[in-house]
Amino acid sequence: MLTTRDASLPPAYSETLEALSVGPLWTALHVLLPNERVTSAVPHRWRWRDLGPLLLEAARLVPIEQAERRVLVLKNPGLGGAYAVTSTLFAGLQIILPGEAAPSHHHTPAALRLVVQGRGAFTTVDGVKCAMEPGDLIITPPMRWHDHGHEGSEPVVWLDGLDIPLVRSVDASWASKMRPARPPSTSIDSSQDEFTAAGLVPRRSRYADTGYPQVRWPWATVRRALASMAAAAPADQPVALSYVNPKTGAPPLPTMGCECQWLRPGEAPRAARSTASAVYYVLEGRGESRIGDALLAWEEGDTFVAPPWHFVEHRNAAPSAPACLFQFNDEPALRALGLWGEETRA
Ligand code: 1HN
Repeated sequence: MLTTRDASLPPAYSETLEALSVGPLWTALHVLLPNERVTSAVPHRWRWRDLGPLLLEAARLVPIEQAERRVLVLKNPGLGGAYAVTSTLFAGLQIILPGEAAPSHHHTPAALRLVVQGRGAFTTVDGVKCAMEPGDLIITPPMRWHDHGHEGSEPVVWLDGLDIPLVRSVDASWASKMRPARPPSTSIDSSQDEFTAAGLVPRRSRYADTGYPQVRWPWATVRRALASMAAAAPADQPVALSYVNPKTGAPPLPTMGCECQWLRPGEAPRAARSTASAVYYVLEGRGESRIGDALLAWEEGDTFVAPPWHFVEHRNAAPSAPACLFQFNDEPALRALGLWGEETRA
């Protein structure tokens, strides 16, 4: 809470203002409009080494029927205990066991999942069955019904990314009641039969026209594309791909963008900062990132967060192997609001 009572005013005057639900701007202006950009969120890394065992334990301790979504939430240490990884974004790790089913619902926040570990699970998005293989990205756009199931034989874990804090900040968060999942209406998703090659779109799609022609980006496809780009790019050219709606080139979701960066051995691209915040997941390799003043070391499976307007500089620390960093961010939301900007360090 902002305390804005002006101590130089007669107390009776201040009391009258307060009684009438009025406040002076002159004591609050510098807080509402600071001269430097501020965020309470801090750079932070969550290690897979720490969280993996805790997820398995959650799977033992908490029945899926009770949890509905068995998620450990990544809480930014600077945000006072809020279920938020930045002021706009939510991140969590979800685990599902063989034979379990997480019922269907839909909600106003947008969601995405990046598969972390295990095979055999699937997410159904509006009847479209999406296989979940490690590294795959699956989106569930606002108000699309989705559920999760598991036909395999090992625990499956994925990273959930949502825009819940942003949606809550405009009082727009809403979810339907859960209902049992219906059998999927397709056995595969459009990344398997209609969007299999860049630059080609189906003349006529067999999938329902929801405005989201592609809801899954298989890691095998993304990795192949990154490797091709890396093989040809000059050493000083960063190797990174944006996930897009293949029919429009727009970000995959209205509020959230996704990218994957390939760092060659020893590579450390120039530091940059933007007004967007981002959550990074280490798909492959090991290295370190300087985020503002914090130096975060990472290895495969770790997740870390960059608050807005913090310089971010990644470094692949391995002598011969590539490193791959996935990120999701709130750039599309900030662009839509006219609030996006970026800067590279001189
Ligand atoms: C949600 O619906 C899912 O559908 C995962 O798997 C995480 C976190 C907060 C609110 C809704 C899911 C979520 C969520």
